[in-house]
Amino acid sequence: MGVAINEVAVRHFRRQGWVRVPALHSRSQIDTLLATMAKGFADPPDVNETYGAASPKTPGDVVSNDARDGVLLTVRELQLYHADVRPVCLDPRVGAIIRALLGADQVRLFSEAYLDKPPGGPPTPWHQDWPLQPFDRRDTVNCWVALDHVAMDQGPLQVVSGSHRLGPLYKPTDFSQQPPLDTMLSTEDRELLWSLAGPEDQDIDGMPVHLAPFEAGDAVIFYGSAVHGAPGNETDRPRCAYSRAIISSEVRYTGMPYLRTDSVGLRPGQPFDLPRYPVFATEEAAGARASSGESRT
Ligand SMILES: O=C(O)CCC(=O)C(=O)O
Repeated sequence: MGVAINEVAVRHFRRQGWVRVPALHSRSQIDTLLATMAKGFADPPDVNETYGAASPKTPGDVVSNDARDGVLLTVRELQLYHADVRPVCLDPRVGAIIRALLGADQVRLFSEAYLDKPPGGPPTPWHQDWPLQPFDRRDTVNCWVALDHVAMDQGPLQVVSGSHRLGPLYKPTDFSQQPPLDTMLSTEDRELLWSLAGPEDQDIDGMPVHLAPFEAGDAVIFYGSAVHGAPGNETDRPRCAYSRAIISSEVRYTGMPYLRTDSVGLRPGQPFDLPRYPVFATEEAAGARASSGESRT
């Protein structure tokens, strides 16, 4: 299958900082992700084994304290432990889409999170992922995929249009202590956001926001620098999603303290050229490997 993204979608992504991709993953891929997520929650990998021990000086971050706040229950990096999910995580079609969006020759999987916003789970506060991450440039995305139908009252992921143009606003180390986004945006910031808004964007907190329900397999792909969050889950059904950070292979490690990279063996200035950050194969390479009998990734 060819690249499932066109020029209009690429332009939308670069202008508004996000793009919706319906049916990014098939039903059988979703089933594999859900089965892996269930295994991950039943037997969660030890964090120190997954990443090595973080430096004692490294601050916490929202993605490590989410369970405590009841915002999200999370298991991470399951492709390191469950080989059968790798072909889904590294689907060449996903790689082709991200390469086109970023204008990159090659992209790598940086991290994975399997997210359960439980019934009654509070809103995910507005935040950017990028200020937490030790990346020397902005060529990174979050690819958030619904693993089930996500209704409007169940906390669908929402993204502030144009917010990737604002630069890093705040390092989100703890959702419970996060200042409201209102206090971080100037009048000029809001003018910029509205100048980039699309006709479908809703006015939420005075900002143009993309907020819409998802079917299982639908994705929203956004720059790591885009402000995003989610309303609370007001239903009695868990809201399950799969979120991947994917980076251009050009991105270099800055050495900034970060729980997930302190001990993986990178030196500042190096690309993320380690087996734990696999490159997405092109569809041609994956097809050639499959026909020569190797496993398809
Ligand atoms: O699923 C959510 O509510 C938030 C997810 C998120 O912030 C992320 O994937 O970076």
